[in-house]
Amino acid sequence: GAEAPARAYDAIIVGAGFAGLYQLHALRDRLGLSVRVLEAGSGIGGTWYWNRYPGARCDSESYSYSYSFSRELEQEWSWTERYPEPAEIRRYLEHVAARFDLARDIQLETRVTRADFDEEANAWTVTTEAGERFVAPFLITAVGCLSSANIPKIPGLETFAGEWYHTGRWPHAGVDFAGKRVGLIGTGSTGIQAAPVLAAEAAHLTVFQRTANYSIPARNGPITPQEQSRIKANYAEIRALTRTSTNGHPFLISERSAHDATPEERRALYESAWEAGGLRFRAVFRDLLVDKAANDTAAGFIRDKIRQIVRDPATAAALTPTDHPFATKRPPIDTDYFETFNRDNVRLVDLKASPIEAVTPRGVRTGDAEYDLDVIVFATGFDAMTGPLLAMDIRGSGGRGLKEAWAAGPRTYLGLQTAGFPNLFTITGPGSPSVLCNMPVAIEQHVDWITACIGHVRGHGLVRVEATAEASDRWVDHVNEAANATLLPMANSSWYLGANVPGKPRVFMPYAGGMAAYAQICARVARNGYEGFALR
Ligand code: NA7
Repeated sequence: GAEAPARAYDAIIVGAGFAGLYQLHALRDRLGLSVRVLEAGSGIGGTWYWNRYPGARCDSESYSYSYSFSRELEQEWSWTERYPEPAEIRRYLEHVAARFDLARDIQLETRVTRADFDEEANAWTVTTEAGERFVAPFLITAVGCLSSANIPKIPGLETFAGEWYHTGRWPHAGVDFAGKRVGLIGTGSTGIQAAPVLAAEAAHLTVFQRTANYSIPARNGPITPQEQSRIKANYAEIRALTRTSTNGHPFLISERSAHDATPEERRALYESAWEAGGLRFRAVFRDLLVDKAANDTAAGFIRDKIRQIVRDPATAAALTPTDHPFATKRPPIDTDYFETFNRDNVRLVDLKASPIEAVTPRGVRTGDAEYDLDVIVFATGFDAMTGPLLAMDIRGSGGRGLKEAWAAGPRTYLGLQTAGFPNLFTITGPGSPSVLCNMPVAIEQHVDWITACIGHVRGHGLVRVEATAEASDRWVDHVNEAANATLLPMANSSWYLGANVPGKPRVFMPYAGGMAAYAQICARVARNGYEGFALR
């Protein structure tokens, strides 16, 4: 049949999480553009819309995991806990959407399946699963980095008689674990958050661990009225700090080397960071992520903690990470994770000793045993960074697909654009520091930069902005250099490297040079007339 005519806008945004909402506000209310946001979910919130698994929390501290663009918004919103739950973050984003009148330009339950660039018109045609079409000169993806669920292809899963779930697509009605035997596969940030809650709710929990992980106590708790007033009185300072810090968090990494402290001093500093809790632990010394011997001191401290907490020595040994330095995989933070293995109804299965071979109607079978289960929870992570972008069939100049352009791994300029894909901007794209950063800080920087760039193009009567191949090549080299200056590439099973998805090219995807340094580079590029971009 005849295709419905495409609806025309100045810009199309894919995704209505933190990034999409702010990008809509910036383009519509600052530049005066007509904008349509297309969102697959039936609500806004992105990550926080999908990830509703038991124990889900944000690992950034709530007040810093928020927008900084509106003084009024900062003052009127009060976070209730140090680390917010998905429901609280959704309430926050709903509040933002209402306050800035965003909902009218957001179309929910609309999954983008394809986007084609038209060379003559200098415009993108975006096609949805339902066959709707939208056309706009600018296309901005706000699809997140951890939104494409990685469900391992374990033989026999379809024969399982019980229920199974992936944490990143959790049923909104919740799951009743009472009286059930639950198997949890995966011990990344998600599995480590979920295990203690599952253990408390279920009759029995079996944790299937492939790689033992370091984890630091989160020390969650309510924000007291005094803290609330202190936070609200100090937002200007807090924001300044998040913008100058390496990782966009409201604390700086110490200037001291681990080698400049005596073993006793080191232990005391680690102990107080362990008590304080959270991601601040990795900020104790400046060289933890660049010097293996320095890292060993932190890793050793955490290993000792695991052995002190976990009563059964064999379980403690299996839980002790040995194959990668501390924080070279995204460091989880937890509430009673290691303590959970002291419960009578919890068992650890070490997959390094005997891997999963199959799912059977009754449960999970490893090389040497079969575990009877009623529910399997996959906390097996995501096809990170590139997954959600490649899930859409994006075709740039000459009909060339992003899949082909990135066949050997993603190649971007600043993480924001890809050569051959004019007028396409990727918020938190591969090659940006976003996933090594407190996400909203990265997102606001990306959105502000993209908005200024689009404003520049339109303001100069231009129609097209495109990263040059040379600039991308240089950026890819710089991203590699930055990663190789750290210990991060030493974790060979990390999703930063794409190593968690079989067959995915192994390329260190995030920019490890630090958020503050990255923001300066982006600002310089813009000041120099968008150096590295071809403008027409
Ligand atoms: P992660 O960090 O990718 O962790 C996934 C976990 O699942 C990890 O322990 C994996 O082991 C394990 N896994 C993956 N595939 C399998 C198979 N096939 N068999 C057994 N175990 C498997 O994902 P998360 O959801 O925890 O966290 C993602 C990010 O969200 C996190 O970094 C924060 O930024 C927020 P492996 O280590 O690969 O051996």
